[in-house]
Amino acid sequence: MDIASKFSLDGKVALVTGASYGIGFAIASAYASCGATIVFNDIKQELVDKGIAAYKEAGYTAYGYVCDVTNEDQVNAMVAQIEKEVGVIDVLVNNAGIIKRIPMCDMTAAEFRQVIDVDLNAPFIVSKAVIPSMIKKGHGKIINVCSMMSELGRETVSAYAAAKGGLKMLTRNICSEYGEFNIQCNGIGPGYIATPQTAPLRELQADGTRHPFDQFIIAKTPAARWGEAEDLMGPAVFLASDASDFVNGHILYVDGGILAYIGKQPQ
Ligand code: NAP
Ligand code: GCO
Repeated sequence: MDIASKFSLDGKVALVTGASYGIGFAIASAYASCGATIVFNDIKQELVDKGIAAYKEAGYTAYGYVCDVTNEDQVNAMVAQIEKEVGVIDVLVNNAGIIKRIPMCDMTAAEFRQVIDVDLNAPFIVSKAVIPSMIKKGHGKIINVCSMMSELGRETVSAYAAAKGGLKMLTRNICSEYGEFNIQCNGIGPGYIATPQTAPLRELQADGTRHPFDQFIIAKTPAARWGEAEDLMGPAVFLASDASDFVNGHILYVDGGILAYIGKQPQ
């Protein structure tokens, strides 16, 4: 049996939300390199344009759409436009996400709701928009970008952890409800990855030393390094490919071992 061909994405249409840069860009690029036609969205046209240029520079043709993933009308219109202009979506990666690092008692309900809206409500909205066509087509892959905070809490990220914990269970529920239609819904759980979202946690201090949180993550990670978006490419291709057709409801953590490790003893 030619196992390698099971990892091919030839002929697949993959939508990665919020993929002008960061983790989404890396995942979409990996899919393109494995033969998929890649589609992405962002809130602003200028970011979509920048994204298309970045994919082109990387050697890939990408279709970009302006869409706020929290807006159901915009999402439904975008999916209909994609199906008309590109094709039925075979693979959906719910990647778009935000974080607000605010102590819970200082966070307003509006700020909490905003994070839940992007990180949890939006994956529900976009998944609901693509599932009917996946059922008609007889297959589909939905990959939700979860987090260490799908399993762990930490100070100042109450909304984000609640959302990512909910996203883990939404993943399991889509698996439960649509597995019989040959739709596999799994999560990918990045560890601490060096992207714009975590840049504040890695800023050098005034004296040139590493940010305390940066040092903390190095001590908490067996790999003793931050992840790179590229570290997610292989796992994301696996979850999007035929190679994972009997993997469903699983959260694949790509964290260098953080979840397995108590942390290095302070010297
Ligand atoms: P990022 O650099 O901040 O990129 C987030 C992307 O989502 C941006 O393109 C952003 O577009 C887009 N976005 C935000 N709100 C949106 C909305 N309402 N509609 C459409 N697009 C929207 O983040 P990242 O580090 O690449 O993270 C990507 C995903 O991985 C997120 O779900 C994050 O929670 C998750 N994650 C990240 C890490 C990490 O360590 N970096 C670890 C685990 C999980 P704009 O620029 O227009 O806002
Ligand atoms: C934080 C970080 C994390 C990472 C990621 C870890 O402030 O703790 O932003 O939340 O983004 O989600 O998996």
